[in-house]
Amino acid sequence: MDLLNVPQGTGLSLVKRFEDYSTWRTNVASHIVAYRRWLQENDLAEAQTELRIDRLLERLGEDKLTIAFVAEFSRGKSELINAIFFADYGRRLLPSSSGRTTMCPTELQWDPAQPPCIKLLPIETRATHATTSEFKRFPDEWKVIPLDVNDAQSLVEAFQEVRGLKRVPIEEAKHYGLFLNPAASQDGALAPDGMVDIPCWRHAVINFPHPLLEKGLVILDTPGLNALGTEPELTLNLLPNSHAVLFILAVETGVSKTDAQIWNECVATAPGRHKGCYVVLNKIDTLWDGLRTEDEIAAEIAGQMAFVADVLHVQREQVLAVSAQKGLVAKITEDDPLLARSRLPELEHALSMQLIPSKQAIVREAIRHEITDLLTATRSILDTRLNGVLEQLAEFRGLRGKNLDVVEEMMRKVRVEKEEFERGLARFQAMRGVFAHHTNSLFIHLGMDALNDQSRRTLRAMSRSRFTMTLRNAMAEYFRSVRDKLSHAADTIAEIHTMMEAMYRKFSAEHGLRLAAPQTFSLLRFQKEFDRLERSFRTQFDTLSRMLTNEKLTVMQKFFETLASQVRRVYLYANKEVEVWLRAVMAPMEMQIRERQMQLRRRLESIKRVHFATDTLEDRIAELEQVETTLLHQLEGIHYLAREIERILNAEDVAALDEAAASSRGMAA
Ligand SMILES: Nc1nc2c(ncn2[C@@H]2O[C@H](COP(=O)(O)OP(=O)(O)OP(=O)(O)O)[C@@H](O)[C@H]2O)c(=O)[nH]1
Ligand SMILES: [Mg+2]
Repeated sequence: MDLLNVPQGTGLSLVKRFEDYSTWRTNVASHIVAYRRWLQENDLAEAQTELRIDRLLERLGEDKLTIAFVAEFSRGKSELINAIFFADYGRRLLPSSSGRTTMCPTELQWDPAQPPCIKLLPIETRATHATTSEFKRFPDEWKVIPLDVNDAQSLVEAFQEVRGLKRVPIEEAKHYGLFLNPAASQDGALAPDGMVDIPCWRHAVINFPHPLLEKGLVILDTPGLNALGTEPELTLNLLPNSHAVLFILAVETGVSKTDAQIWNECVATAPGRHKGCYVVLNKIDTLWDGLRTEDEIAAEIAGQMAFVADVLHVQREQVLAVSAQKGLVAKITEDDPLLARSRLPELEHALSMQLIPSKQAIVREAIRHEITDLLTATRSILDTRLNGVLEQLAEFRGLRGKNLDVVEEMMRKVRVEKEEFERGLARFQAMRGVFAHHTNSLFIHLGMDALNDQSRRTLRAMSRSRFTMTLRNAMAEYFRSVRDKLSHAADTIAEIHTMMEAMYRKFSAEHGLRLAAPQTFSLLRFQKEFDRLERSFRTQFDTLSRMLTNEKLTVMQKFFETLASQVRRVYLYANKEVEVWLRAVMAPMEMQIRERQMQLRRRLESIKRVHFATDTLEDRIAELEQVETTLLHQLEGIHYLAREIERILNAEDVAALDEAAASSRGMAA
């Protein structure tokens, strides 16, 4: 089978839904490209505008949807991934077997800049201070296994690589921050000779051109408890940043002690996590014993689901029951009754109906916010131009049959207006100075250097302290300082906005500029992200401080390093967004001022020409009428573009409503 042209799952609502979403994104992007082309064709493209459009397109292109699968070992994570996403390959793609299979966090994704391959980060890197995200920037630290995507067997073999284990002395394992809690290693990995089996790899990235991955889906498969508890990258970054987390339990094991521990430490701690979080009760086929009736089985499943919802404190609707294995078999053998019995379609439906529309809504709002601002700026430039032309036309038409005195008087008037405007310009320059000053202090608050210094200081304080109390104080100091910086930055942003608003108003009133209110900007989402990091770090910290081993300090430091690198990521993103916003508040004003300046100059020149040769008056009028027609045409163009963009932004809503209506009809029937 040609694996690059996998038949698209028919009627699979999640797959289908995701494809629709991806088509929608492509459509939105092509409309934005059309807008940029239109600006260029109409000589309206400004460097600042183009930068903003590029950033918008970049954001649309980078848009990823991450679904994470979390559970204790052997609950069926890998099997469920196979069943939902890879059944089209006609076989079990990800290794799934009894006992521990997935040994390290594994990301399945597609980055076209790289060849199909499996990248493995050696476990030894845990002895360094760098986090997995940081290692992603250093490709030579990873072992790369090329993938032959046209050979399913070789794919399966390559995927086996991720399972690698090796036997090392327990001291070495501890050095990597593994096996700190012997109580948790109840799977018998500790051999009598004091050796232990540890995973060969710390993290795996599978770069694979599957149709869904090509469209921006990222799947995160995770190993069971031991690795979960000790890889801070998972709990602080990968899981909280996933759009959905599927927590998997198995019917025959219920909610075991370790299941509950994983749930509490990795899933439930992330605030707001409950939205995209599903509990999947897997292996319902183990109840199909051929002795009980369908009704009895259904009642047993329903009872277990209610129990799970109770124990984990989640809504009843968040719990779904499936048989991943039978779902996979049913898809491969095209056995529809078995597929229905596996209840896999219900899980996919729930995922697709909640996950994708809410993701789309966020993207839609962000795009609409930015594009509306850009369109408004373009429209007001055209309005300013049209206004100027109409004013001049009125003036010139009024000159018909008038003598030179009138022309001179008019020239005087325009000169006065120009001088006034130039005085306003001086004020604008002074304001630019203040703006630059504010911008500087904003970037000092958000500066990466100060942040890095702060985390280095904290790490030093941590390594000196032997007591949980001192450690706690060092951490508290770090959080306080970052929070202060963010709140100072937020104050400065508010000041800049107030100042710009006053300037916008003044220039609109006194110099007839057409400026809508300046775009607003808030650091709130970055502050919230930081709050989340702090909360989940504190939970980890508390769990770790209860541990009695000496190595807990090493692990705490690791957690802190990961936290610091996540805070850096938040800062970097905030910096980028602040830059875009600063451009967005300044650019329209600069554009309008330039426009106004040009207009006044042209007007004065035209009048001068008419003054020297009155017979050119009709030519001037004809010229202006020509410009008026072009401008009206352009305004119509921008109106049409704006309507089209709005239509495409809303397009998918209609489909969602249709589907929702259809499914509720189906349920009622
Ligand atoms: N009966 C039954 N067995 C299943 C089902 N899903 C998975 N299994 C079996 O359970 C075992 C573990 O499945 P995996 O997919 O490897 O589980 P995992 O959660 O990925 O486990 P680790 O990778 O070790 O963390 C395998 O032998 C599967 O065949 C199911 O729905 N029904
Ligand atoms: Mg697995």
